[in-house]
Amino acid sequence: MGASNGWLRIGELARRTGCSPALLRAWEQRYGVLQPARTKGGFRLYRDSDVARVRRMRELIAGGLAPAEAARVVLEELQPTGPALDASPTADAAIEGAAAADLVERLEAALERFDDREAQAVLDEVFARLSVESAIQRVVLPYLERLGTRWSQGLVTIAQEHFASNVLRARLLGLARGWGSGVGPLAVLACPPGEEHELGLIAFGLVLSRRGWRVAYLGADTPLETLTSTVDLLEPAVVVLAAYDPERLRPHREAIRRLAASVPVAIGGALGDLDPEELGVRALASDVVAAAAAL
Ligand code: B12
Repeated sequence: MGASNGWLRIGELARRTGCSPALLRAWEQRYGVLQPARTKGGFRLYRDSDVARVRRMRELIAGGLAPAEAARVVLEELQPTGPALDASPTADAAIEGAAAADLVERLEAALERFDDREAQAVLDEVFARLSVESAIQRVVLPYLERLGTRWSQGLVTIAQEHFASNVLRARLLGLARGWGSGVGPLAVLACPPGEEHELGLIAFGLVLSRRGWRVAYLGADTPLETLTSTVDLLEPAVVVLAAYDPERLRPHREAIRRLAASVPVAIGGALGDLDPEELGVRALASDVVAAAAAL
């Protein structure tokens, strides 16, 4: 049953959020996270702002919080069922640069000790206190930047870099659950052959999915042939390729040009001296959050 005069019925809320009506009722009854109005017939009626509220619950639970804890955070962040609120700004503003830097340092210290438990605890705190976009921009990316610098200075071993990358990859992909569902336009995300740097692309996908896009993630080291046949099958609105090193793209210029003739292609990362116009692609801003917002 669709939305009428601004109200949503439980079926519509379930469709928009990917949560079952039973779960929506459970969150209402157990935690008071949702406070629907009722029709004369007693049917629940929800506001648009409840969509953001449910998505925030899912985000927090996917980030590792227990439902009761997630509900506490949501209720703290969101004024009871007023106009559609983006919860994050208020919460995020509360976290000054210093606090974010402190989270980066604690995360770094835990990961360099191979201390998974402490690293998870720090990440729990990050995703409880910040929206996904801000967590990416203010903690995850700055941490990865430092990791790269410390690796190039020989202060971090390849093993530490691999451990850290995999802990972050798992947490970010944990937040990606369900990014393929919904009704928004579809984006196919991949790295070219030989490219293993995918954290930027995953972060990009998370921001896209929070802006209503559906994501089909092919990830690291994807052959162009299989990417092209997948595009024929899925007919996405856009294909996003991410490469750290333009040499990963150069051997595939012809294939990329052909692909771009059939579907919009955007490239994130380093294009080097490759000319996006000549390839028929769109070069994305290097900031993955801004690039996703602009897509
Ligand atoms: C994590 C990491 C790895 C992990 C990747 C794990 C994973 N699953 O992704 C592993 C361990 C696999 C790895 C391997 C290697 N790495 Co490495 N790695 C990093 C590290 C520390 C973080 C990368 C990252 O995700 N950053 C997060 C992104 C988003 O942050 P960003 O830098 O702000 O964003 C830039 C790009 O990411 C890009 N971008 C990337 N993806 C996307 C996506 C979109 C959509 C958009 C819009 C933008 C974008 O745009 C930004 C500007 O260019 C970087 C250091 C760094 N400074 O980033 C080194 C770094 C990228 N690695 C480097 C190197 C040399 C390697 C190896 C060759 C090392 C080796 N000898 O084995 C291999 C190559 C593997 C391969 N075939 O691709 C060099 C790259 C130098 C270069 N210019 O090519 C760096 C810069 C380290 C250094 N300081 O020298 N690495």
